[in-house]
Amino acid sequence: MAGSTRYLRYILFAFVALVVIFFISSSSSAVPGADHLQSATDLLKGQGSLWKGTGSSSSSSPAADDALGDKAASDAKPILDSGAVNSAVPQHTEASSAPSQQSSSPNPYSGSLGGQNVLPGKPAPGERMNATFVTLARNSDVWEISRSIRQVEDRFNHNYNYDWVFLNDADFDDTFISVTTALTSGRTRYGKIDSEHWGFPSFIDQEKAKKVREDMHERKIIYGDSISYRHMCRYESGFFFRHPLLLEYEWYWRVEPSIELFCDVAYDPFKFMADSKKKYSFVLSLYEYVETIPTLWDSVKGFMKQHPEHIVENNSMEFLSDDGGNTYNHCHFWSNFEIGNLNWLRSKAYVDFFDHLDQDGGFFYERWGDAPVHSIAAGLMLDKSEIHFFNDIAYYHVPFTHCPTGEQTRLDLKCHCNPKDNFDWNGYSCTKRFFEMHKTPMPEGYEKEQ
Ligand SMILES: Nc1nc2c(ncn2[C@@H]2O[C@H](COP(=O)(O)OP(=O)(O)O)[C@@H](O)[C@H]2O)c(=O)[nH]1
Ligand SMILES: *[C@@H]1O[C@H](CO)[C@@H](O)[C@H](O)[C@H]1NC(C)=O
Ligand SMILES: *[C@@H]1O[C@H](CO)[C@@H](O)[C@H](O)[C@H]1NC(C)=O
Ligand SMILES: [Mg+2]
Repeated sequence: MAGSTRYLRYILFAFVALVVIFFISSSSSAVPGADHLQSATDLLKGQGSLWKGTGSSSSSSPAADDALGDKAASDAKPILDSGAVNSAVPQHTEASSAPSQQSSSPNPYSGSLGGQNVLPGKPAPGERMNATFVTLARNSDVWEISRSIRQVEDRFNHNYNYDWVFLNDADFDDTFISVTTALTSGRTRYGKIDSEHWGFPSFIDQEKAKKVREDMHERKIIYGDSISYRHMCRYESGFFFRHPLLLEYEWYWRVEPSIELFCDVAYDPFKFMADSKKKYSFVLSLYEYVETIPTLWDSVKGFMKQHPEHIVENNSMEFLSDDGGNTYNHCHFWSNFEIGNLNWLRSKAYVDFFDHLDQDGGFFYERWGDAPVHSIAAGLMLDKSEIHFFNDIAYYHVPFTHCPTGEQTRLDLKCHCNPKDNFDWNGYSCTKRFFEMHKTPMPEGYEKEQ
């Protein structure tokens, strides 16, 4: 008898052990954070290679979708409210349906997650501008854009509740929509990009473009072999402001994944832009990587000759050229941050400019970025008084930081950037030239911080 009991005990033990082993092995592929680790590794890889000249985004998806037409304008809040269960945020769903007396959390917001989207904070008094945030992103960017959104909301938008438009060349997935909707205090809107605006125009010689990519790959030019990066640059240069969702707004603030805002934004920059008659703004400026734009300035000169009516008298040529416009000095405003006027981008002048550049083919035969394209357009077709440098918006996008010059400014705005990281007065920045062109003194404290 005792023997068979022991026998039974062994069987039971083996069974339990098997169950445990099975459980561990089946759940190891779904360890929480595994995706995150994966993307953190990618991010690190990307950062490490950024200035060594290897493209970190080499995915080449030439206009994957043939689906024409814009199935945009799906406001995500109704989607969530209508009870569509979202696997990405089960906690929220549970939290909102759990009886509140069962909550043991001292956090007053813990019981109201699902329905409450407004971050603590009073809405700022005063009017709102006809403005939106705009982000171009892939579904895989969700966690990186979440970090950006959280900082923009904490530092500014939780008091202003401006809308946020997300654009993508593919359909946004449920995770992207539910996570970004939960993080924002304003209305979120999700648009798909028309395949006509994200692909090769018919006049581009595919063979020639391919050879360029292969050559740039050999020469290790950052993003040099990427097709999707070129579509992105062309889209940001010529089309985002014409997306049906953006037609509804006059002002935009561009936000990219993985950026940081280090200081409070204590006023409404959109209203500032409108009140002081600004059309374009920047926080960081630098010299473009010459290999990506060898013939851009030739194309610009062709445009100036063909459309002298679009070049304004009081322009910023001095910022762009050291020899009165003969050659480009490669200075540009870094366009991953922009607050600007959409009606200016939709103007005949800007669209003629984009069309001229596009016809010359440099988005594909070279690797023209949207930053020099926007910058040269602003420099030649806006009055120089219409371009604004936001010293007080502290910003990071790998690998550069703009930390406001002036200690009092940083204290007043509760900044958490290290002033030593400020790039503005570094030799590779063009911001000093901007001040010289305007013949205005550098911000107070500048001597101490260069
Ligand atoms: N939908 C979509 N967005 C993209 C793609 N490539 C880049 N982006 C977005 O375009 C912006 C610039 O891309 P990023 O990788 O940050 O380029 P970098 O800042 O020049 O290194 C970011 O907002 C990206 O999320 C793409 O293939 N599809
Ligand atoms: C916002 O601006 C757009 C573009 O100028 C315009 O079409 C729209 O009517 C404006 N909306 C409001 C509420 O003023
Ligand atoms: C030219 O731009 C400057 C800003 O640097 C501004 O002060 C000036 O009024 C502008 N001049 C004209 C003629 O518009
Ligand atoms: Mg970026």
